[in-house]
Amino acid sequence: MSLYWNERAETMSRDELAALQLARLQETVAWVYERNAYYRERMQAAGVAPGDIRSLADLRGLPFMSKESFRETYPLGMLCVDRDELREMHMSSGSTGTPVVMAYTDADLDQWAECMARCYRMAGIDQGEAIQITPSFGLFNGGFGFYHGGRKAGLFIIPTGSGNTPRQIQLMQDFKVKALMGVVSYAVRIKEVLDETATDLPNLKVGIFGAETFSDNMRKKIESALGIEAFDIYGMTETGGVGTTGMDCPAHAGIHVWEDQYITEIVDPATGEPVPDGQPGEVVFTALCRRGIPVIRFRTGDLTSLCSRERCACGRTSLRLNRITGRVDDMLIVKGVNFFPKQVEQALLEIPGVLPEYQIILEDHDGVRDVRILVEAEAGVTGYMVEKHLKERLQFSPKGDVLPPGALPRQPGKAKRVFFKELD
Ligand code: DLL
Repeated sequence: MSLYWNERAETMSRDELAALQLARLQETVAWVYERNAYYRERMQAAGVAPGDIRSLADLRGLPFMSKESFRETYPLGMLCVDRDELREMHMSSGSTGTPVVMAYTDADLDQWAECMARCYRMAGIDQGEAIQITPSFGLFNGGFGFYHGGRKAGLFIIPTGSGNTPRQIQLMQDFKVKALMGVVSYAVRIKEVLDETATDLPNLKVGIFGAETFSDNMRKKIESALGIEAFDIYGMTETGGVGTTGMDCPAHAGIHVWEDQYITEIVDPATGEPVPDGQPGEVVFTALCRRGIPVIRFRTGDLTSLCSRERCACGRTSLRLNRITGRVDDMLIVKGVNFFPKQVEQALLEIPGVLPEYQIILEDHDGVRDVRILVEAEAGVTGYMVEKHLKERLQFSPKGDVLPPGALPRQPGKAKRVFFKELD
């Protein structure tokens, strides 16, 4: 098996890549400008026309898009093709109001499948091998994204969708599943049910997880619990779904963005100005090969930093992002200390006996905010131990409540970790 799905695209020199990106950017900008009034008006308001894009640096003259752009134009106000060219749609509802819709032409579905096929091959999954897809098949892009890519890569797909974990485990055993796809928290659920039923999964070697931030400690726990190598897959509805914006490779040295397909910028979330390589900021993507609704300078709300632009040990030349820290709106501030839920998770899992199910409760009382951490742990772990460790690691003093295994509710789909509570 080759290491690459598309060796040429994945290993081309950075000069070649830059030339390809510029040609594709010019084509995409002209495409959206000619075909859609919303894009055209936004560009005219910013005083920029397609002819102004003469170098990659000229990208910066284009206006940003955000989730708001999708919401303002719901349902299909940003469509750049005729409606009868559409073949599929996906939608994310998010926590607030109007959903975000991505609609796909045939070519867009193929572009998604191409990105996903590269991810599968990067994880060492070969033609004919069995994969189980546990995200739901529906408006959420997870299930279908793994499916389209699996078809392109010639995999044997077990499309379970979400839920019924004992049956999922049975099918993984019966069909000798090599690789499991899912949202991160579902891997933890599978391990719990394996323990309850005293079964194991000897054929399972690979897990591809994403849709949520997860700490290095969570990744290690999942890997050792399931006896697999876990890959971190990144993507979102607006760029075209899971895997479109990359995954980490077996070197686990950052997320490879498919740069012949997307231009990546990292900007200061407050000013929108680019930050120097290596500095934290908000990730911004421009789609180069999509036709239905190509995003231009889409502000993801995701925070991370650039990991490297050097050729990776795996031979790929695309830039790598450090794994996602959190979302701009995920940052919590308690008594002047800023932190992300992922940091709490990382610190909690350093305590021996602590299990990977937790909740962060922010309690507001007379304008003062306290943090309460509910965490499951084996016997012997105390609230004091949790409080002391988090104080040392994160410089704030939460209250720690230790619960027995299984006490916190399990949720389907993306895990909700943070809860707000007004106390009177
Ligand atoms: O969550 C796509 C996906 C499905 C990725 C399955 C991986 C696996 P949305 O529902 O539109 O799409 O949510 C996108 O989820 O902007 C990030 O905030 C977060 N996210 C996605 N992947 C990761 C990841 C899917 N690997 C939003 N690490 C994104 C951290 C992630 N956060």
